[in-house]
Amino acid sequence: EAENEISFFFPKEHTLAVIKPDTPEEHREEILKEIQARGFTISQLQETVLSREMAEEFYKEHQEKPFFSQLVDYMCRGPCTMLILTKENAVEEWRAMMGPTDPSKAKETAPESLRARFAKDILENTVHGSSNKQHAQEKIHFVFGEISSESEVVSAGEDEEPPP
Ligand code: IDP
Repeated sequence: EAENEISFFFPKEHTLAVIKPDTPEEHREEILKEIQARGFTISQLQETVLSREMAEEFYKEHQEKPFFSQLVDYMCRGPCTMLILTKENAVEEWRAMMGPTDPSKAKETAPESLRARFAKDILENTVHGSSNKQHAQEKIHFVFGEISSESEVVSAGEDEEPPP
């Protein structure tokens, strides 16, 4: 089948996407619709209220930043919608859909992006997306535990330690 040949050359990739707390329900629904309209498969969807500890672990790369405690406050303020998105080139495509971190920049350079349309400010910027495949895999393991055993999942899969 032609389609199988194509997916051999462009293997599916997973990314972790998060709709952050305090996103109004109508924005959340629009984001979910748009994700599907862009051809992503929503492989998992889970509403999670992060504990402080979990939020600190989730954003541990930023623990030295001046905004770290505000970021942690924000992330555990209410339920997060945690998603595994699956598509060829998912990591990069979801980052493009989100737009730049700062919505004022997003409005200039990527007015169609989710952050340009929905983010309040550089902190409360509505969505998260893994920045590379390694991070995607780590955060997926962290949030969901080990994802399905399908062999086409993120290429770093084989040597990865199982989740705790
Ligand atoms: P990203 O989410 O676009 O990858 P990162 O630099 O990884 O951006 O930052 C993680 C999150 O930390 C951002 O999404 C945003 O919520 C918050 N953040 C980043 N930079 C700032 C800042 O300068 N002030 C306040 N919050 C920030």
